[in-house]
Amino acid sequence: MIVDRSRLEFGSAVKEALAQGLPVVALESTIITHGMPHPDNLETARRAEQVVRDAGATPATIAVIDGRIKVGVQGHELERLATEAGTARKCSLHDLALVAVARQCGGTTVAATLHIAHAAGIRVFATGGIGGVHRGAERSMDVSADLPALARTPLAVVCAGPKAILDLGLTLEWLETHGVPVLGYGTNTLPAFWSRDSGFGVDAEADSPRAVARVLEAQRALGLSAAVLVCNPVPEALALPAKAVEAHIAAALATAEREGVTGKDVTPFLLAEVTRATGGESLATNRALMEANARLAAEIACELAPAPKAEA
Ligand code: PSU
Ligand code: MN
Repeated sequence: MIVDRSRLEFGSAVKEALAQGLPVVALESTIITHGMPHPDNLETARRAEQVVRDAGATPATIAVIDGRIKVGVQGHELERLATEAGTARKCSLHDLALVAVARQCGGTTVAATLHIAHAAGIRVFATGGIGGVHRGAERSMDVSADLPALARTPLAVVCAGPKAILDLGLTLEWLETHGVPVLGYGTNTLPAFWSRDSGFGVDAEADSPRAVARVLEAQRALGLSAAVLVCNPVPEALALPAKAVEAHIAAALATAEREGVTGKDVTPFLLAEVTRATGGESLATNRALMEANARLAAEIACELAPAPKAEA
């Protein structure tokens, strides 16, 4: 992949950190524009950035602002994304060039963020939950662009599991086919975003940031181009019981079907329906897991980065 780097605009802290070989964590922005209501979206985005800094890494929130691809939003850009969420475009890979040409604002999905982060030389990325194979995909063919992006982009991607609205079994099959190792962080079962256990297994358990870093290094040394998917169960205190969540998801899917929701609107619609059905409880869970994932991603980045260059 050759990317014309003049198309990327680096935030000053990110530029500095990358130049010095210091740890950097990429953060996505669809969670800001389409994943949460205001002001939770802004608070969560700010908190994720702060948690990364507190753990000793530099956050790079990736987004498109007036058509410019930002690697590390700064100044008022985060506020703009959070408050202009209604007009900002959900920006997956098929939107990226279009948003750039139309000089629009966009929140980048896992797929688009992975592409840009890799081009920028970033090796670790944190998100809430990845997209995957939707339930009923054998008819709709709705498979998130996040999956093929994971298959070809060699970053460590920290999430709380694929979003529970998906078909988790098919999502795991897809990841296996395309060579993406799935690690459970401190667990041998796959977490399911709002809940800690989906009942499905993972490929291996990792119990420290160092252990994850070792897998990423081995993946690279062996010439494997896929990401390493690190699934970090949501903190216990804010986890929702899987059974209750499942009932809300079933109702949300039925509503989506009835209202004819399709394409890129499906994921934001289902997330909003679950938030409504839980009276905001799932939003608190989403915030907590995003924060935990940002922290773990920073810890992994610190294990990977070479020590800063000594002064000459
Ligand atoms: N996780 C959240 N909220 C979100 C998303 C993830 O808590 O909005 C976004 C991510 O950016 C993910 C995208 O990449 O949803 C997947 O959308 P789709 O299924 O349309 O590819
Ligand atoms: Mn889709």
